[in-house]
Amino acid sequence: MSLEKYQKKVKNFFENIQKQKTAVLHHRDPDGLGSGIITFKALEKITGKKPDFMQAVEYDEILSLIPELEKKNFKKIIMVDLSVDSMGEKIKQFEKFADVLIIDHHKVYQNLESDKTLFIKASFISDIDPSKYPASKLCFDLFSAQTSLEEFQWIVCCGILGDMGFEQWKDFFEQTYEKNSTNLKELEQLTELINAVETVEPEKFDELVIEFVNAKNSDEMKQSVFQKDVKKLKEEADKWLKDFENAEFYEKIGLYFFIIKPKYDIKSFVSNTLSQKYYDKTLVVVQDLGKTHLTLSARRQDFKIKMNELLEKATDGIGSGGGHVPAAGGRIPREKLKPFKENVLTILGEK
Ligand SMILES: [Mn+2]
Repeated sequence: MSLEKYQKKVKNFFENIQKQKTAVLHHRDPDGLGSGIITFKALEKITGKKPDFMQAVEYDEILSLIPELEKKNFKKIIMVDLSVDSMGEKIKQFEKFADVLIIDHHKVYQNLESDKTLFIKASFISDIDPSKYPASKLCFDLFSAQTSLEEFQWIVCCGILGDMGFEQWKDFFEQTYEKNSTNLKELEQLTELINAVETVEPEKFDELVIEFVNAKNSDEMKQSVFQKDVKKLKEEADKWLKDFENAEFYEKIGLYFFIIKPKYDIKSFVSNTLSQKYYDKTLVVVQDLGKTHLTLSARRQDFKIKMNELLEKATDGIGSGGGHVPAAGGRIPREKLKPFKENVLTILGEK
């Protein structure tokens, strides 16, 4: 189905939305922030009304919002950059009391389309690998049929950079430099700012979102109260990037297996940074934050091995994992590290 058809479906979804309580849930990372804000701005420009509730979430927080949103009579729920179709049947509790719009670019786990739910994945609209069609750009393309969102392209670019989609959207970036008087360096620094808050002070992420919503342009964000977090993120990340020389390397299968014990949740930042240099190697980063579970990040930018399938299989029966072909995540109980590693080696053919 084409982009135009989904643009029409979105238009139908927006009809009468100004009379209904509306919530926007978005992922807590740069692409989640970008797609959340583009949704906010589109609602405001198209319907004249801001969402009544907006929140950055991780997957384990989504279902717990259901009772409150139902009780407070929310009738429209919009979820962006969240592969909620990987969460099982419970996610359908939303459509018992509200119309649901899901816009996402992760792998399709289950088609949630129904009378009440409009379900849009990047792969329904484009042949581009969905990991490189970030939710920020997808929201921008879907909503732009109803209003001009050009003044917010710089925010879309942060989402694209966060998901490492720059190569795919170079022309869009060129346009953005002109239209929003910005440049690549500035946009990269903003993306780093978002990564920093996500990592150092995740509980304040919604405050950062408000700063972005209120900013008239990219330049204003340089005054963000969160700039101090960038330094903290970089110090911690640099420490672990140096420690990469201690990662285990399996030459035959081109695997780096790297265990980190950082102060903050820096695994995505570290694995993204490493994967720019080691783009044709498999990188598995295991992060130990001293909790009951270890968190996982897998990267491989040449698409030769599917990281989502690698983590799905390697955590099967012991934890959870999934995501994109070049970038996936997951978690396992700490006592399952050994079987997890064995699984990775077996799947990749070392054993
Ligand atoms: Mn994304």
